[in-house]
Amino acid sequence: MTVVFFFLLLVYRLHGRYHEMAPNVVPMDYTKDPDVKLPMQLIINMPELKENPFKERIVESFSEDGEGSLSFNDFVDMFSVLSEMAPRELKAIYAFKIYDFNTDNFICKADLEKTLNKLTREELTAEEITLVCEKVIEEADMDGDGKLGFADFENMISKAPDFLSSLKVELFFHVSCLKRTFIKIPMASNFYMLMKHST
Ligand SMILES: [Ca+2]
Ligand SMILES: [Ca+2]
Repeated sequence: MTVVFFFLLLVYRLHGRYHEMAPNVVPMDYTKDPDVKLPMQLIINMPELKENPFKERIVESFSEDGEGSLSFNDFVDMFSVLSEMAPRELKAIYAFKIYDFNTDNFICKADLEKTLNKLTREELTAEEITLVCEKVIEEADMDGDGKLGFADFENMISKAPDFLSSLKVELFFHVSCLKRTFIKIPMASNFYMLMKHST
């Protein structure tokens, strides 16, 4: 019951945040599943994401149309997966997606270099980055194809428990959400999926 309550509260809060980005476009009534999407540009400018070095990749990874626009369902998925409550396996799936910059379902050296550059905010030299990436692949590539499939990746992060913490995003609390007295929300299937994972 607590979990259900938590997620309902989260969805209410998220609707508030989604709505305030485009009040003229986002309706209050979601029971009829309106076909509304907000562009990436609006979403990456949210204070929660603005400073995140992976903001574009995060939003792209949750965008069902793949172009970075997010429906309210996508938006709920995104904040649910990035929340502290999300199960580790689910986080791992999305972390893999986010770090797979060229979306070929593998994390190769070029993907790792981009990731590392962003994580270290370009504090390392190009040579150092190359060296680290080669070392990571050498150690994590279990099937020897020179790149990391999901199994390699999962194995790698199981040895580095802090790895996924770089993908944590807290939803800022907004008083304005409390004033909202009437929001109709859908019982999104994905939202239930997450609840199932958490119970
Ligand atoms: Ca890739
Ligand atoms: Ca491999």
